[in-house]
Amino acid sequence: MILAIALALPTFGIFLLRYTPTQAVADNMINEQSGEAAVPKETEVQEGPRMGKVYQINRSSGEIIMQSSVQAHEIRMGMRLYTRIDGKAAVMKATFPMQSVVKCRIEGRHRKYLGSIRVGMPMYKYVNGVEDERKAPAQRHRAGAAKTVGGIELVYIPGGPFMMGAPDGEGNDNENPRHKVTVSGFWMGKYEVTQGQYEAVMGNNPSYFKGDTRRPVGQVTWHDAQSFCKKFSAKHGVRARLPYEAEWEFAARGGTTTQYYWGGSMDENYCWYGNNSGNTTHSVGGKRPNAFGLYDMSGNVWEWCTDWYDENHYRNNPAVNLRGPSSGQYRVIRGGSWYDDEYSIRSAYRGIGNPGGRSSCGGFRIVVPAVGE
Ligand SMILES: [Ca+2]
Repeated sequence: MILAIALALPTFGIFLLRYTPTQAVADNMINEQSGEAAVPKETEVQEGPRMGKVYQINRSSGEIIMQSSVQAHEIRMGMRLYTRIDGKAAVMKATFPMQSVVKCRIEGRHRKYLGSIRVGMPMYKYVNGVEDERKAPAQRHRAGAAKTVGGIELVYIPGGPFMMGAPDGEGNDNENPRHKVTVSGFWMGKYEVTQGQYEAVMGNNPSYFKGDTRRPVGQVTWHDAQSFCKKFSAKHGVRARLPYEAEWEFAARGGTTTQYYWGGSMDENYCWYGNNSGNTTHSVGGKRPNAFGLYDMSGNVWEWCTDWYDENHYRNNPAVNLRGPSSGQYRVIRGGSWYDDEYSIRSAYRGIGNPGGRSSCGGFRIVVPAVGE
């Protein structure tokens, strides 16, 4: 049984579904808003790091020689590489890696691209969305390391095991059981993406609350957030994406097991929420950070996660680099907002977002994987 109600917000669109054990979903309202079928999923395939360029092509055998621009030991037999043909990845496997050239064989269903491959085209390591990134080793940095990419400050989150979800007696059923999950290290936005940062990449500012470009961007759909990540990545040579839910909670907790990252009860020094926000968003970083140096993980705006939402996902899941289900109707949102009560801004609280919905409560922050740096 789906246990949620739609929450109409001060702006157009249904964005949040608040989890409550007493009401049924207003399905008709949600479906009307979603428009999901037309949305492509190509944004889940991420650009891999550049490995070299096409040096020679043997069209009869399907073999391509790549001139390698990386250390020989980074390319192994069987590694998948690709070059782009009309925006699509023509995937091949390394069959004979040497010092500076690598012999590759194009994969069966990609042979149709062979005639379009030209000498000099750049070749990349194939990182097929979440799966390959999850298996690949992440570069490690010291905890607290920081860097700035394209004007966005990133903090290194070292990864490790943690207890995800709420203990018995705290939170909703969808937060139970609390269970051990291990996440790999990654870089995360120190702040929510601001209106200034969003506009610099996307050329528009859809936010309801304006007045300061350091306010978090709002009124962004999950797809808008994906587009931002893609354009930002292309512009700045990284593979930015939204956090996975497990990464988000690991980062928010910062080693804590309490309801909030500052302790077991409300402390208004740490968050903008329904009781102290004055019914508006605030410039990012105005409250105290958590142990990782992240600001506004609780409150200000909800933050889109990559994952599809499944209320039972914690009951049967892999313990390492937990990802959401492969399909679904809603996306996970985390952290609560300027509008929400103290219950919804807990570290374990799992919000449910219509991926096509917009809300003045809804923004995001980015993650940059430490894989393939
Ligand atoms: Ca937030």
